[in-house]
Amino acid sequence: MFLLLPIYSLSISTFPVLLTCLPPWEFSVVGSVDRKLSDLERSVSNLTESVSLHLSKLHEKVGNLETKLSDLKRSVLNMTERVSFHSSKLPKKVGCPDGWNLHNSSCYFFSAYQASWYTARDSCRSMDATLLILTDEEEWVFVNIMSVGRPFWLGLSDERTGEWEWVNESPYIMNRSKWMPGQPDNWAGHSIGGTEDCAHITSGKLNDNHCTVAYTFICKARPAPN
Ligand SMILES: *[C@@H]1O[C@H](CO)[C@@H](O)[C@H](O)[C@H]1NC(C)=O
Ligand SMILES: *[C@@H]1O[C@H](CO)[C@@H](O)[C@H](O)[C@H]1NC(C)=O
Ligand SMILES: *[C@@H]1O[C@H](CO)[C@@H](O)[C@H](O)[C@H]1NC(C)=O
Ligand SMILES: *[C@@H]1O[C@H](CO)[C@@H](O)[C@H](O)[C@H]1NC(C)=O
Ligand SMILES: [Ca+2]
Repeated sequence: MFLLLPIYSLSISTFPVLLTCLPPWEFSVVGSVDRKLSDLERSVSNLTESVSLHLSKLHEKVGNLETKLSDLKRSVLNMTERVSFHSSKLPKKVGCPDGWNLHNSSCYFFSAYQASWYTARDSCRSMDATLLILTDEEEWVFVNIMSVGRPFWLGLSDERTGEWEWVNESPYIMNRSKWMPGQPDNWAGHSIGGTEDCAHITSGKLNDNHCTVAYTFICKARPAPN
């Protein structure tokens, strides 16, 4: 019979009456919407929280990475500095003049022309070099190979004192196994007179000969920095 009341006559006080008159399934629908809404709100706020948590963690990580990156940049810079410092102390790349052989950080000149021992000595000097003084076995081996089949004057003579010495006046220590059999013999049969006071090497063996004989010769020089 209340359904017959005109709309305007519905006062606030009539609503509870109205609601209480709603069928029970309507109540459960409103309640579940409410619950769903608050669940949604909770999960949105949970999500917001976890997003902001992740964001702050991300910021932290980015910060750490930036620190590591700048550390890395610094150490690369440091390393670069140290490499260039050390490489400036490395021996310079060396070069020999054209026509000279580079061997174990020295330059060797094997002349194509022949000259007396004296001229050979002076030619080497005029090229800021020395008629060859052999100092170690390794160098002997090199010269043995290079002197195959051809005599070369060395900076070795006994003319000055009667004792074999190098051209820089350092003593030569006799090693007979480096001489040809029966040498040095100081042979005196040369038609020009005199004996044999200068040493040459041929195929790795030494012999004394008259210093005026014309032979090819070997000069040795320090390499020039490029
Ligand atoms: C919020 O999220 C965490 C982990 O993701 C979960 O264990 C927790 O139950 C959630 N809380 C709510 C109210 O959804
Ligand atoms: C560069 O590295 C060396 C050795 O690791 C260290 O002693 C030096 O302090 C560093 N210099 C700079 C400018 O970081
Ligand atoms: C190079 O020469 C040095 C100095 O004369 C010598 O000690 C060294 O054994 C030589 N090394 C080589 C590989 O020729
Ligand atoms: C003498 O020369 C030989 C042959 O080159 C060499 O093997 C030996 O070590 C040398 N001896 C000395 C004491 O230098
Ligand atoms: Ca001789």
